[in-house]
Amino acid sequence: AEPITFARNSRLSEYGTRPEYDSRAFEELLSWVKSVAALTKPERIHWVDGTAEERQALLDAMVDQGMLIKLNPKLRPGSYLARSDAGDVARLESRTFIASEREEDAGPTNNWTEPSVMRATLTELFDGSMRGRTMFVVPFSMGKVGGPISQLGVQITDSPYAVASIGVMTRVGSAVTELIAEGSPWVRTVHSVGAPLESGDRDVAWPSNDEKYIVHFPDTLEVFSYGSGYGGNAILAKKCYALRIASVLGRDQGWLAEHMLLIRVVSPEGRKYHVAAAFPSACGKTNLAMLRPTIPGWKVETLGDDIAWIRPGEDGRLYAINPEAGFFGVAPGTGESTNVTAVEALRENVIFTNVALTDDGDVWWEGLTDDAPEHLIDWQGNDWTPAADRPAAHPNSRFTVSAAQAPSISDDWEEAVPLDAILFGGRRASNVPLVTEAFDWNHGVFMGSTISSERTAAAEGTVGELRRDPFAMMPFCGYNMADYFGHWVEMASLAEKLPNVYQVNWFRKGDDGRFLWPGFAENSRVIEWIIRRIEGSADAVDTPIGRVPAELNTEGLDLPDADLSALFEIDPDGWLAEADLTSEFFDTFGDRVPEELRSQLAGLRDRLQTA
Ligand code: GTP
Ligand code: SPV
Ligand code: MN
Repeated sequence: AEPITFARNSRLSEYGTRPEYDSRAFEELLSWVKSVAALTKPERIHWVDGTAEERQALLDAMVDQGMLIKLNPKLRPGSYLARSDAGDVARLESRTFIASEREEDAGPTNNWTEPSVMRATLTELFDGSMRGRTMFVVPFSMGKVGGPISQLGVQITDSPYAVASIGVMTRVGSAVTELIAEGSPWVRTVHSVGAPLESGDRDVAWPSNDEKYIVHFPDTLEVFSYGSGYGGNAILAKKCYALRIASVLGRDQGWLAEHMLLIRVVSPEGRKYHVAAAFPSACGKTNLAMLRPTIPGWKVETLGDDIAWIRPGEDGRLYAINPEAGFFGVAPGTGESTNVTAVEALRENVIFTNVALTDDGDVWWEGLTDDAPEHLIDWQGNDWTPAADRPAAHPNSRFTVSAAQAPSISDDWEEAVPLDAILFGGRRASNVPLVTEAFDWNHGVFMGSTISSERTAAAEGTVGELRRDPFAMMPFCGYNMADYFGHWVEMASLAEKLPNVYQVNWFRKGDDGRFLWPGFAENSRVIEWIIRRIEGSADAVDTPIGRVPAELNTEGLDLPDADLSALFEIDPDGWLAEADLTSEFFDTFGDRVPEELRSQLAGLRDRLQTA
């Protein structure tokens, strides 16, 4: 039989002509593309120009090939469902490598392999890996094209799903190629699903390979990803570039690449404040980014939901942008009662991955509505009813949607904003209060460095297990994390006016196992206290671990007094035990943890012992 290869006989072949530029910089791009093609041996090369017509032809071709299911256009216009391979549903931290020249530069929290050894491994894997497939060349910009904080890259990939996703998550196309041809710097990223098609092979809906590698070369600014089609492993602009590689650029150039949402808070008086918050994967960034406050007069505008790049500005303040152009958000738990903004953003033009399909051609996931439909096709393509003892949608099922579609998006969301507050958080069933203010910058950096959180389905591992996730960057820091802590300490000398720092925890539980805090839109009450602190109009009480609210606005909230006090309970013994674990954690870096953080730890212990 004729092999079914991607986009043969499809309208996609009308697009994808190689651009022509007469410059040395473009020749460099061209020769890199040719060298990757010589290694991976694709059947054809498609240069992505980023037009709407090209995108539609790509999506149509994927539907023709069974890689996407077109949803009912009456219910969910312009939207598609992808079902991944059952073994390719999340990030793989165990298969993620930082191949720096020196092992100590990767640090103890990253997997390291000597670059030349890793290159040899990759060369073997990529040799012929795109056989029978289309190799796409995708030029992209993180941040608006030509923006002052923006950075460029090119992803080569044999995954049309990755191309369609990159088209939402970044700014893709000819305008970027032009900047590259003019000599702007760019980062090289190469991705293959590792599933060559030999003549006669039928393609599968989600090609992938059991062997997986997500590799970063921070010294040469390159990324190679093999074997996985899943978001964080395949949309290389996102975690691989905008966090791991960019964190290294930030270290060297005096800025920060962070796993943070970014919002503008408008007070009832009309004053504007900007807040960035780092929570680990699947711990509430998208939800807080789209917050619709329950308290009168307050408004939140969305700027970003996953990544922030932060730089000192000329006025001595720290400025942040969201380098992405879309949201790759967790579906389960997203509903009218939790995140109505997201529900509204998802009405059209969405790529869903691993959610359930309804009988009328729409999507469903746990938490979208209180009751599940009578019948569904689950994320693996099997019949499902509410009686089933497995979820209909994968716990890490996701939506990919352009940022502009969120009704809460700021009019000027592509511009840099001055930061007023930085939040660190995680899922902590015990010990950590609802909100704590840091005494000063170094105390705030210490807070960030000590964040632990219960594991979620966003990466492999046991869900619920408590693990360290400093700054929510454990999986994403492209260099030695102790040096990264030091870089955060040093940021104070690069800025004249620093944001206030807070630790928050929406996930504290009572003895009966239920969440003590209603969370979601009610988190606006915590934001209100933070903003009033910045304005100097709210009081705080000093505790050994930081400052807690003298009073929190709970008006109209059905929150028992016992729950409120449990949310702020500080158990000195529990915290001394935390301090011991922090000490052990710091020791894993040898003597590399900055002195400022060691003395913060000593100060915390002193305060707890005299409490
Ligand atoms: P990544 O995209 O993986 O980086 O995650 P994220 O931090 O953006 O996570 P997201 O906002 O999508 O939240 C993930 C899960 O946390 C969802 O199932 C939410 O329902 C749940 N969640 C978010 N905010 C709250 C909250 O305030 N309280 C509680 N109990 N759950 C929350
Ligand atoms: C995360 O896991 O933190 C995500 C999803 O935001 S992914 O892009 O897959 O990393
Ligand atoms: Mn994330």
